[in-house]
Amino acid sequence: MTIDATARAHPNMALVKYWGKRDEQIMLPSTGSLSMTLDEFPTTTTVQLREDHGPDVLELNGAVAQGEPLRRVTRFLDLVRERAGSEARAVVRSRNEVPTGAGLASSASGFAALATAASAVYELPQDTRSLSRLARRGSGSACRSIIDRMAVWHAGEDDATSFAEQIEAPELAMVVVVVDAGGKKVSSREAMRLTAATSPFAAAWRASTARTLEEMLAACREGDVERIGELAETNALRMHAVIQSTVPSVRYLRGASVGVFDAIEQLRADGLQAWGTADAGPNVVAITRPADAAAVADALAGHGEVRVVRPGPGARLVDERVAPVSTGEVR
Ligand code: 2P0
Repeated sequence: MTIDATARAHPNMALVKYWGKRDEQIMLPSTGSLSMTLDEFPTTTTVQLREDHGPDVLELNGAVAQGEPLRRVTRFLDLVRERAGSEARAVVRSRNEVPTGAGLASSASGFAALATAASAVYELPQDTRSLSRLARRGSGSACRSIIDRMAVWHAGEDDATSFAEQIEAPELAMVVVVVDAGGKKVSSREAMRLTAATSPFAAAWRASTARTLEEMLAACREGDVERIGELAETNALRMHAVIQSTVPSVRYLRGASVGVFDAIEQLRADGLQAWGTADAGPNVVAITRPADAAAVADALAGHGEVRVVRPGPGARLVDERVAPVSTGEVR
């Protein structure tokens, strides 16, 4: 009998953003979205069943975690146990390799790795679609981190039809520009609620994103990098516009972030093709062709720490284990 399993997953960066839920209970998004799974910053998670009937335990980056992170993992494992017909509690050991303060969210890689490892130990279905549906319940964007390279998340009509799957797309690279390593004051989940409740532009955002997704899928099929970049930049700026239009206003972009969008526009005017995007935080990511990535990184280095990332693997089981806190160093 398997009593522990370990999985590794990477964050993803959306080219068409998920911003809003149709059903928060089962995590149905109000529109579909599309992303690139990154080849850097993995989360590795070991799930070990407890034999002593103690409570769920979460060890995160070498320290025992309590409070909301533990509650969120326990709620997720409760869903897993319900489906598996099991009452076994677990020790979850998780390690993120995001450099300190890189500003990249780890909930997508975290719940993708947890869904994959938990499905193995609790003996739930482990096909890609089942894992994507399950990861979605932990954090919406996690359903995309199950998938290799490029993923579309179908909004779906119900739990069974809301999942991510791989799409063909041209080779891309991204340059992550860390302008501010601080945490955010308002979580994505909270700001999504605020957007739905208070923004006069929420319906327009949903309608435009649904159209953009169709156009993005066509641009990916056609291998049209320029169109992909243009659509992604517009979609990201529209997302930030709708977020800023909430009451009270939430502003994730800082002056320095806007400066990076300006610099990217200037690069294009100078003949180097790159397009900006940004998630629910101040850091900006330039989308470009692999051949141009080093030049874009050089050009943007004055705005913050830069990292070039490429398409990466979806979540998968690995042989190593994340070591327990008590043994000292967490590998
Ligand atoms: C995305 N973001 O598509 C968008 C763009 C942030 C900005 O998905 O409430 O952590 O757990 O489903 O997935 C971040 O939100 O939110 C996100 P929940 P999640 O990547």
